[in-house]
Amino acid sequence: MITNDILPADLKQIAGKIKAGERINDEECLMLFEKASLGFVGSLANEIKQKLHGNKVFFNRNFHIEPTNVCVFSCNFCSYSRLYAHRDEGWELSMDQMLNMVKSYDGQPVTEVHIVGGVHPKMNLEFFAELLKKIKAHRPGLHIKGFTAVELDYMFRKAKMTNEEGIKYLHESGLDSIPGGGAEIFDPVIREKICADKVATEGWLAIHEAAHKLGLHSNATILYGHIENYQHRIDHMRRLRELQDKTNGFNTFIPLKFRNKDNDMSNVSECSIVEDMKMYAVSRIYMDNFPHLKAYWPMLGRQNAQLSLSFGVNDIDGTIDDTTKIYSMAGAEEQNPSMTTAELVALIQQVKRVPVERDTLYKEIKNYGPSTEMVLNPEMN
Ligand code: V47
Ligand code: SF4
Repeated sequence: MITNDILPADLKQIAGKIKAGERINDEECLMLFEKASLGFVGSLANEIKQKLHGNKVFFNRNFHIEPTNVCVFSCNFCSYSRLYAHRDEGWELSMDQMLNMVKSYDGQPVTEVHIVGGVHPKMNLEFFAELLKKIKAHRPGLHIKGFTAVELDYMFRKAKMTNEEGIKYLHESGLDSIPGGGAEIFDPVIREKICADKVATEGWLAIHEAAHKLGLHSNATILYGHIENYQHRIDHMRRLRELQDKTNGFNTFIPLKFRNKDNDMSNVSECSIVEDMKMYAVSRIYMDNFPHLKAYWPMLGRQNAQLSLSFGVNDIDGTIDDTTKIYSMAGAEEQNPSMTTAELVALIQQVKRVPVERDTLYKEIKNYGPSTEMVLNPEMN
């Protein structure tokens, strides 16, 4: 609980607004980033999260397909991609290999496949439309969340299609929703420094807007903790909040912590865990029209993901099954990210939250209830 009497007047006023359910502006958000303690923002974010979701923490049963790490772009923070000229050092999965990955989950209760990778000049719109159709023909009930706005923008431009035409075509082929990657930082000056050659801010937002108008939901990310400052983070979140006011098509906001291993920004230090928790808490407060806030555990690590549940987070993604390399190659602690459902459930229950398995669109599949085990550390109560 925040004791109002020891707060500076400006923070007291902001806390009053938040508790009354009012939206905070950019200036107030900056004040939270710069002046408020972690305990202060954490407590407010937790209150908001409790109002929205109570003690529920969502996860899903998913796996990733990363068709290739060959990429025509050269984002400086990326540890994962290989340029087309060096494609012999990377991987390119064939249609059959990807389909076999899907088939390897036959009989297992996964609900989502997340398809994301580099931007390969030969894997075009037709190729991916065929992949989507084949996946759906094999397993119609599997939700396909696929392709960042970066991948889509490249595919559509090459196919000479508008965003609307391209999304409609992929949707008809089996695409169900769009993941949040590729957003990075929308401020043009920082974007130019970290990922100059891929889709610009306006293009990223236009693709998500077009998807929402066609009835597809999507997520949104921010890559934080590198050379950006708080104003850049706020600018990024404001653009997303404004689009969400218009379309209401975003499900989840996902802050992604910059990791610095083996990339062209390895000289930039990674931010602290305190900064990570502050990012979650402030985004929960500012992004008042986003229903969900996700901590992506393969990037953050299990214990930190657990900690984030006290800072506004209500979703920790899914079981993953060791099917993504984006973060392990960038230095994340989780070198082979995979958790069984039982492990995810235990992780959530250990901090006195209620695990709920969801589908991609947050329909509840199973509520596991609170832990029935005795609490070993009474002070955690
Ligand atoms: O856009 C790449 C990030 C993203 C690094 O929508 C890095 O549910 C930190 O967007 N350090 C792709 N981040 C992954 C992504 C995602 C992941 C999980 C769930 C969802 C969802 C979306 O990974 C990229 C980029 O921002 N990334 N390299 C790095 N060194
Ligand atoms: Fe390519 Fe994505 Fe890596 Fe950028 S972040 S180089 S677009 S794989």
